[in-house]
Amino acid sequence: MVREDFGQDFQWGVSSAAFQTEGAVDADGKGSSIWDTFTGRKGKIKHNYHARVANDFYNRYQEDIALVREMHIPNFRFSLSWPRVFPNGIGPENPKAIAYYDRLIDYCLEKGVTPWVTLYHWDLPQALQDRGGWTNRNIIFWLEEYAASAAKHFGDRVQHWMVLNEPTVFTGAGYFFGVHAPGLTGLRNFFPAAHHAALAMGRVGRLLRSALPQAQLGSTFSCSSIHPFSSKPRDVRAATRADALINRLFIEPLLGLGYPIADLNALQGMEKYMLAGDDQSLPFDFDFIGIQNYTREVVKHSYFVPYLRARLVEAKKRKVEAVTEMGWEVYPPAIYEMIKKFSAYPNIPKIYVTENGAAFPDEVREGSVRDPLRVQYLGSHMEQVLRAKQEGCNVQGYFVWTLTDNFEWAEGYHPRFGLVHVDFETQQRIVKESGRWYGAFLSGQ
Ligand code: IFM
Repeated sequence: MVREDFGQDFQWGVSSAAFQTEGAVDADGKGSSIWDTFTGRKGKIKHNYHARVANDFYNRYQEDIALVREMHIPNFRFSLSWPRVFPNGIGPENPKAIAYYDRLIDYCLEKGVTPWVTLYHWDLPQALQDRGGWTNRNIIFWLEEYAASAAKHFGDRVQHWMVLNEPTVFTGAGYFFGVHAPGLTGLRNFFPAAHHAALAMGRVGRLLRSALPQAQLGSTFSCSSIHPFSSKPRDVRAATRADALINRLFIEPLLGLGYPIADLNALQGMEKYMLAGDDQSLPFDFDFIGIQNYTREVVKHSYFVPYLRARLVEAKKRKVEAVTEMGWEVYPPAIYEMIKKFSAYPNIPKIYVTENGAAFPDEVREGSVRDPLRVQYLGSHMEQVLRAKQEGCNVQGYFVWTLTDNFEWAEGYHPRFGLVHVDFETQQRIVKESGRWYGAFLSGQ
């Protein structure tokens, strides 16, 4: 497999996110986010880690963009911190934050790296959470105001925009299971949060299209291919329900197909939060969708899981060849299956894989990091992307998660996903073997 196999126009990149990397949580007038609050709550994050410094990307962005360049990676996807730009969520902008993102974008361009911007990668301003956050329908107006400001300031230089990162994860983990910020639980939080997130994609998509008619607009979706534990009909039905929740909940309303209620009756509860006209405002014709895949899930029927009546059978309880440090099975065909699944929707726009990667227990030895498992993981997943492309799927890009080891949410700093190792004591960076391998692949050497 060589770069040319994917074609000249195929977009190669690496992804990251503000809260996971920037640190500088109260520098230059930044407001507080729900993740600042959540990381301050005892027991919420492994080892009670916080992200007050993280990778210090706020101060070290030049060094990190230089590494992107050194690895011959043409595209860098990052997110803006909403509470940095709007310390109170809405109201006056923070000029120092605008100046910071101006510098970052300019530096990318100066280095020949194309910036791709995600508006919302989970760090909601705490001031807005105090008013209900995603459960408050006004979030759509708040997000529009923030998006309009970002478009006004950065739209002259940023051509690729993503509205939300993984709505299933931030509404599920943050508003149902309570394991991510803001730590809320139950369907009474999840349903309104999910419906408002689904509406926000279309509303902000329309706003950006009118503000930036030339830009490429998208939103990103987490997905895992779902396999039934056995061929027993009840396991097969459980897998269908899990698929409706994990893979279909946000993409289908966006494509005008409505929520997948027929395959997961519990989703009827969403209707309570739908107002007249919502059916018409959910769909939007994005220029691309970002799919983010790491593994597959094996699903079994369970009477003990309310609503879903299905449970995931953990990889460690199955006979699997390999797992990552997140406990996720290494299963490269999953990414192929997901590209095929999304490609089968009518009117699907072009697909970019906006995240794929793996955490392994890397070690620094004599100043370098050998990570053959990550090289193997990335290579085998890229082969599956190529397979889908060769079978006619309109997949036009691949972004590795992630540039540098960083703050992995509730897991803290131990799962290391980066192409670049970070010593969090000294902030020293070392390009891993996988980073050099990706660079060699991209440069054709
Ligand atoms: O680190 C996360 C990222 O923020 C969203 N997608 C999955 C990654 C790995 O868990």
